[in-house]
Amino acid sequence: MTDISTAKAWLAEARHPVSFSGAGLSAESGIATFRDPDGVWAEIDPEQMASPHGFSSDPERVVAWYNARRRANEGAKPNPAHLALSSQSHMIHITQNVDGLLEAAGATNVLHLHGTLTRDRCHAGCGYAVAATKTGLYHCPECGGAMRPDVVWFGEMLAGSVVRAAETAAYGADVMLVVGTSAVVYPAAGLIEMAYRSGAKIVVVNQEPLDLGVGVELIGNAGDILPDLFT
Ligand code: BJW
Repeated sequence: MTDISTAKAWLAEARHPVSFSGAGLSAESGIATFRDPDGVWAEIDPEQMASPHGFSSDPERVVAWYNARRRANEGAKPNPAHLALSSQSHMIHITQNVDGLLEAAGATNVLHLHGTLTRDRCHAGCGYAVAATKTGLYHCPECGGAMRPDVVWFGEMLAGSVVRAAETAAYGADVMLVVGTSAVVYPAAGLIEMAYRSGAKIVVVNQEPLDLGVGVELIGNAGDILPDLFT
């Protein structure tokens, strides 16, 4: 189904709406996605840059790459899609994004499944974390471990408390609005099926079809479609 009026009616009636977003939400803010042809993984092997193995092999390179991404994102501002989501004060936002633009748009109920670029943490797992310094590789003042961005890499567990909160939101959702994600990375993508199986209506807004076979799918730019969904 591609009927925007159906999606609008579902969202208008929703008492427990949840958004589930990915990199496409921030694309119109100038932040690269991962798997689009001009995305982050087009030139970089995720196994080298976004895995514990990659970090152990060459920590300076990984830290330099993340700092370059941080600098590239520095001027990014929330776009109309972030603003539309944040205008929904009763919506819980589950996001895979690490950029903080939902909060910059004013959203408060945000669950970051894959962490945040704004912080570094100790890779040795002592729990020490600090605002990102962007100064190159440095070591934990508590235990001497190497400091790394506070994001979730492939093969790493997501934070248990965040996953539990996201699962509770997905189980309790009456509508889940899926925005700008290829929905291929697990366990995050499993939240869509979890919501659907527990009775939520699914609305997808994405540049490419996800063909989930459930709910309404609206193909196009999130920045064009989302403001329309809430008017
Ligand atoms: C627009 C648009 C516009 C563009 N408007 N739309 C079960 C099955 C298979 C595999 C696994 C599984 N369970 C676990 C795995 C392994 C792995 C995984 O899922 N791999 C798959 C890729 C095959 N998962 C993990 O390793 C996870 N950990 C885990 O499972 O732990 C348990 C465990 C441990 C050990 C062994 C086994 C299990 C961790 C995943 C961490 C993901 N990390 C990253 C990097 C974060 C840090 C960083 O930023 O560098 O997270 S990878 C990257 O992908 C990032 C994203 O959050 C994530 C999802 O990408 P997203 O957001 O969907 O972006 P894209 O680019 O893919 O899609 C953008 C979409 O937007 C496109 O569709 C466009 O069309 C669209 N779009 N412009 C609207 N303007």
